[in-house]
Amino acid sequence: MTQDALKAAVADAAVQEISPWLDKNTVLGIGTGSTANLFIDRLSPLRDRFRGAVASSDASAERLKALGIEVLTLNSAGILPFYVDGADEVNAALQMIKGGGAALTREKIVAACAERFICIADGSKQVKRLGQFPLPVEVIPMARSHVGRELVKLGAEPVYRQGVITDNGNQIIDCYDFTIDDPIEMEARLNAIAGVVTNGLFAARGADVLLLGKEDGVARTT
Ligand code: ABF
Repeated sequence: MTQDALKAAVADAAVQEISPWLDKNTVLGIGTGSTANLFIDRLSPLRDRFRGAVASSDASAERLKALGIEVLTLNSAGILPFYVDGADEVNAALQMIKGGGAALTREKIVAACAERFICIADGSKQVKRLGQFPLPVEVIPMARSHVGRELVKLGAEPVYRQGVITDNGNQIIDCYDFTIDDPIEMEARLNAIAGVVTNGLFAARGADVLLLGKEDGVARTT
């Protein structure tokens, strides 16, 4: 099976996962990226069964609207029953690295408002230890050099992602060659650097359900 077919399989599985819980008041949290896009596409036929969605990026909001799904602000939606999103890496504890698409801050905010985070990913995203994928850190532009120096002290090789401005008007530094022994501790340490808006470790609040696409089917882990 191709990677795209595996992504499509987990998008289908996520629709099955949430479908029994949809009603006219349901507002869904929707992530960003190619796997999330496949999920959005599959939500379209169900659009009359739920109220709408909160999106973690402008790109996802546009895709939802184009399919006739109402997009609400997070402040008007309150607590969301589900947040469905992809990941760049996920470990056995359902902790993740996210933010390859630069939407990490809004993803973390929407995830924080969700009762259940459903991670949808093809099997290539599963890792024993987080950190092979360069960890994104969103920074206030004037703090970029300062944050870079602090990241070096923590053992990372920071690389400024040139030409990328986040939906929040900030910049991204990617941490290469980063040894992450304790994802929860490292998430907190990175957040404590002045000028860091968010980092792509989703460890303190990981996923509640992982739907992982493999050759022999979709594996569901909680
Ligand atoms: C979002 O999309 C991000 O957090 C992550 O970087 C990316 C995964 O992309 P894809 O689904 O295209 O592999 O979930």
